[in-house]
Amino acid sequence: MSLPVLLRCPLLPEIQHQLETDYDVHRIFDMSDPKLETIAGDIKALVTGGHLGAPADVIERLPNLKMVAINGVGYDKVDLELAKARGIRVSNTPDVLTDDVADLAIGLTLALTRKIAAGDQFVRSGSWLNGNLGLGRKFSTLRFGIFGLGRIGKAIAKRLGGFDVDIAYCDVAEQSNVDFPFYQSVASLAADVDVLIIAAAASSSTTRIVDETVLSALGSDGLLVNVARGSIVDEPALVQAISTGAIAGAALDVFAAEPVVPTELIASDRVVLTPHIASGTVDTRVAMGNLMLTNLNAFASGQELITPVV
Ligand code: 8YV
Repeated sequence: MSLPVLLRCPLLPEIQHQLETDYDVHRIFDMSDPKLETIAGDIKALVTGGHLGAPADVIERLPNLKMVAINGVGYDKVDLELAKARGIRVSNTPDVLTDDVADLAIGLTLALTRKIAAGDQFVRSGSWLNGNLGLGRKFSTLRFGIFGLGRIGKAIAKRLGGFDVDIAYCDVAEQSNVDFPFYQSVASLAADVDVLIIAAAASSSTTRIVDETVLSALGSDGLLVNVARGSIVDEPALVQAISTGAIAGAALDVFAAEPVVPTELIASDRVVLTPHIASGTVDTRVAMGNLMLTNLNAFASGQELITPVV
């Protein structure tokens, strides 16, 4: 009999088909679905998204769970302590989505500084017939700060290199093989740059670290870009900073309580918004799905996980 797997989120049809061919898949996206109670005791593996993870309340409802295969790189929504305590293995999908996330960070920054999204609205709404769109900011003279110089942060820096801009970074420690100036605190980095790009992993030490102090340091000409996790930003402080002009604008792919986005951000013409699509290309979702499946197959056949988290 094939391994009983709980699938928590939609996958690409071909990945889901492969999963359903190889495993006994129970597709339950809504954890309050009463069907969950009838199969909970059978479930050995959980397939979930980076944005959903496996919080304590989900793990606790699955007494025989032994594996969490995340179709995503982020594991901030998985209760790792509980997983470790219960001997549950966890895998994620690093590397395969790095390029896409970095591309979106650049795209969002260009959309914000060069008013691409606002310009699109301007043309569609007919406003162009009555005047011109205001001017944007020159991208290639901006100073960039990257918070989190891991795989994704480095890929963003590599792309920024093509624009010949100044780059600095903040991370838990200075990296020996990196020439960019290092800042120990996000606030001190924010104070010295025009654009602060968040590419850090979400964890208890980065929760709401981009707060009122950091936003004030970024200043009234400063721009915030977030392709990491909404939890890293103090969202009410960001709303306030946008509303009062304490920062000039923001480009955001992630939010504190997705898919709910604060109405003040939606209403602001100084904000560019995308619905958590940084890894959302067909090629990358295929690669993520295949890596997730490879990890699940490794678990099912008693082999080492390919990209283990725990
Ligand atoms: C996806 C993500 O939205 O990888 C992550 O951590 O948040 C995103 O790539 C998600 O995991 C897709 O399931």
